[in-house]
Amino acid sequence: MKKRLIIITGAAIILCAFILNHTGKPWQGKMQQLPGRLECEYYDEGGEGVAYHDADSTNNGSGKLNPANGSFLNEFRMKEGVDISYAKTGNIDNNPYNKVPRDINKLYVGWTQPGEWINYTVKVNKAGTYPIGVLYTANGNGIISVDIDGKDATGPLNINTTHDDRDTVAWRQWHHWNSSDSIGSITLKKGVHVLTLHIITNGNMNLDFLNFGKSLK
Ligand SMILES: [Ca+2]
Ligand SMILES: [Ca+2]
Repeated sequence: MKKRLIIITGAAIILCAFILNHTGKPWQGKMQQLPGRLECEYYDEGGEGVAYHDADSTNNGSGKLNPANGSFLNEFRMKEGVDISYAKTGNIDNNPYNKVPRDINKLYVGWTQPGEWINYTVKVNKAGTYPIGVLYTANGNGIISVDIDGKDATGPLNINTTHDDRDTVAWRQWHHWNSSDSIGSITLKKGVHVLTLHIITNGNMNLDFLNFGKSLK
């Protein structure tokens, strides 16, 4: 009986150690480095419930809005639930209602909905408290937040709407790009950590990247 108890206790300790030390699997083994830019589309591998939670299992961008045609941009992670598209020419993402200049052919996470989350296993090279910037569109005010290793590290971060009544093309309300150098701040410890991006309120956001630290602009 005593032996069994020792085995069970031992197993519990190993399990706890595993959970406490658990980090995810960076996309293609390329761990993103902070401070710096966190590209939203390079989230961890592992699928629904492990690397992310998405409202539907379809990728509404890659392979759908952007039909499978053998190209990297159209087929980027198209079998995964996180919804991904890329900035396009033709007065789509390079429209006159942008608040900041927009690079074309850059991937972003879109079709965001409250309750969705995405994990990134990152390497922090220098500990510190950093401002969080973002390149985004938002058809209505929204809120996101960031966890580090499963604990809220930012509180609610407000994303200001980029809706513009002057634009009469309805679908383009999702394509007015803006950026902020500081929607909040975060304290990061050196080492490997799992960062979780949460969509708190309002879907309708397209998130290209988060920037941790001083903007490179
Ligand atoms: Ca989806
Ligand atoms: Ca989604």
